[in-house]
Amino acid sequence: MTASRGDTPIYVTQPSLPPLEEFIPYLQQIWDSKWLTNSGPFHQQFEQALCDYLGVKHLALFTNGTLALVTALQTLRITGEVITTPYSFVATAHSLLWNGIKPVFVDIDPITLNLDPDRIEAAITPQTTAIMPVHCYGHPCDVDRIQKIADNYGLKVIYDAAHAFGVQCHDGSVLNHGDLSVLSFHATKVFNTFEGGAIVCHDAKTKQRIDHLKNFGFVDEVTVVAPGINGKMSEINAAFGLLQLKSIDEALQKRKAIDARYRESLAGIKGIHCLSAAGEKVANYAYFPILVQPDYPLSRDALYQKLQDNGIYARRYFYPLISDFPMYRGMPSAAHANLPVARKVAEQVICLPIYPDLSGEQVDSIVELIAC
Ligand code: T4K
Repeated sequence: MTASRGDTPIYVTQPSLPPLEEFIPYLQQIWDSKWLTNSGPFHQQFEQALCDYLGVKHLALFTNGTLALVTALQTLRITGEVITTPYSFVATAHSLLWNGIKPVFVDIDPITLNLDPDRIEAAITPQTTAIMPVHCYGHPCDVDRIQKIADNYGLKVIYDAAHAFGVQCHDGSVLNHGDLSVLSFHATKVFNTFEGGAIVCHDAKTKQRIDHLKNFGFVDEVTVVAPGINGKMSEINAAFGLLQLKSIDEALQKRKAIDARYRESLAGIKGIHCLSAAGEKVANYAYFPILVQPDYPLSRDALYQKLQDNGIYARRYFYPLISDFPMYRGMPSAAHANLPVARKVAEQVICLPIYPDLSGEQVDSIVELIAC
């Protein structure tokens, strides 16, 4: 049986796009004004619209999430060592290396797959200046415990919130926790602007520093206050974001239905474990990770291959662990014995396809492949 329709592959994710004709008036406006980038009208509108939608005070748009992470570290002048998770996309740790900062990997919690707060304190040294956790798959970290540890040791907290668009925790948007949160609007994300990202911050002064840093450090025509970078989102991306925002709630509802269908139909399959549901108010259904456990008849990689042979391009997010890549593996914190939970999960995980246009029948046929 082939789960994909005809020869059309089913990817782990696929952006849902608005009808092309709806984008034309935005393009027309850009063409008419000839204002293409550098904090143009769409850029400004989009920043405000995102603040309103996400329930945050200040937000600075970026050309992608990685440059936003690099700039977030610069914003707070982070140096020395930063505690982070090995179970993430490689950009999380790369943003530290780009700033000459040493990542210190700490193991993850086996239930949430986020940085384990119980293990953070043991990794703090006199060089530690910050914690960079990831809301992995959009599941909120234990933000209160992490903040408490940070307060006790005088550390900053920068959340890699690349997966956490629209996610709520017990007291509102999860993006309001920590000193800064960084979003990604890459094509593969719940909410996309083709490429894009943002830093969320809490006060106007910090927002101003971020705006300077993403524009080469310019304050005015002749004044440069920091060795900034070019991280500005263009007008085309910002316009597309404004349009996408109109349908985001519908897209999230469709994801929710897919998540529920997977959970229900995978429930009886021995050896397949679904990550706990994040809860009604919290989730954005960004990913659908399963763990392929030893009592499943196939190995994780054999199931991954079987899916691929049937046109289902699932992904092993996040395998290999970041700490296994050559630029990290020699670090003491990358030692296997330090990261047993992350290592086990990385060996078992497969993220199944989830995106708004995935049909119920397609979900059923993916599950059927997994079931036999
Ligand atoms: N922090 C975290 C925790 C992250 O997950 C990421 C990015 C970042 C930071 C950095 O943010 P950005 O700088 O990217 O804004 C993808 C994405 O490229 C990456 O954004 C994402 N995380 C990561 C988890 O996934 P790949 O190498 O797996 O992408 P790729 O090209 O293989 O795409 C996956 C599937 O999506 C394809 O098989 C087909 C489908 N696809 C992809 C693209 C690009 C489409 O249907 N349309 C498309 O345009 O990294």
